[in-house]
Amino acid sequence: MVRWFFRTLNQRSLLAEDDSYGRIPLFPMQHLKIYLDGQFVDEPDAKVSVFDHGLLYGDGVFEGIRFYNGRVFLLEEHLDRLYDSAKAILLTLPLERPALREAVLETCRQNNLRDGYIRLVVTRGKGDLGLNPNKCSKPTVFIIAATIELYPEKYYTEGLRVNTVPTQRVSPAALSPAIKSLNYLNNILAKIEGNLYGAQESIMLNQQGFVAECTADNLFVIKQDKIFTPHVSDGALGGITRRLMFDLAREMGREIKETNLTRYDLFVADELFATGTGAEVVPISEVDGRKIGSGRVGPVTEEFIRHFKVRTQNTGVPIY
Ligand code: PXG
Repeated sequence: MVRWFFRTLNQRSLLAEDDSYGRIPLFPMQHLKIYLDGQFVDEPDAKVSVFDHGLLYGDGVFEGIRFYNGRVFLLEEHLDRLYDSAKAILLTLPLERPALREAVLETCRQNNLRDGYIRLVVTRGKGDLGLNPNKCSKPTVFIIAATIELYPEKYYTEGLRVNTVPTQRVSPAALSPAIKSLNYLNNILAKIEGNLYGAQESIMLNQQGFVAECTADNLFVIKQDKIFTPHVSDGALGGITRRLMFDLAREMGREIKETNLTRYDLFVADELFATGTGAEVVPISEVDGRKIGSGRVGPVTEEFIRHFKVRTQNTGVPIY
């Protein structure tokens, strides 16, 4: 997921300026305008210090947010989680919530976008080479709003092939997996392991061997018309899209049960799908070489996708 995001940015800047392949851009493209510590700067000038502890230690928090049809989707929920993550790591944001909300909306406006993806990042800020955050006087805040290229469309009709992988979800005794911090190395290793199997996404287990989630998505299981998802206490991130599924289920006259799930439960599921801001609602058709259900998108998953699309088009905080 992180890969598609940066690929999109790279493609943009390649076309826009220093084309190292010597090609002349077909048409001049504008640089993205990035919010950086209270200013809007062109993408090539959006730079943070090599002494920033976000870079040196992954000391910081972030959110990935979508906007659809000129409205930022579930913005308040994302801001809630950002402030909670920051509080958990004793990081005080340099902006009050209304100012941060406005900065997010203004970043979309500055880039003339109606549909896309926002990356909102707050780092501990510039410090010295020691890890003590007391040396960091001011957190760095940046916001990127860009268009995105998702999983290819075919995965939404055919489903993803996924693998469970050896790298586990981090234990809450070490670092709460509820914190959306800049430390994604265990998820990245899990992603790489899945890639080695040729899978499009990886499923991570917790230390007890229960299913936690994918590397950037939550997981849902449908068995005999009942819907299950791992508890947050099993290592699942409290996903904003995950929470929306509970709402949509109610709207559909269904119920989602939080429970411990094992790999076996995945193998014998009738349907599986993953949810995330980037991935939206994406069906899973194969786990560890076991075909899920019919191998095609199931009816309950389809129903969630339909309701999700309606919600994204009709709700959110207006940008313009
Ligand atoms: N689990 C983890 C570990 C995540 O990082 C989700 C679940 C889904 O949560 P939301 O709130 O998005 O429904 C995430 C999402 C991306 C991207 O580019 C997303 C995440 C992290 C890194 C990249 O989509 N977080």
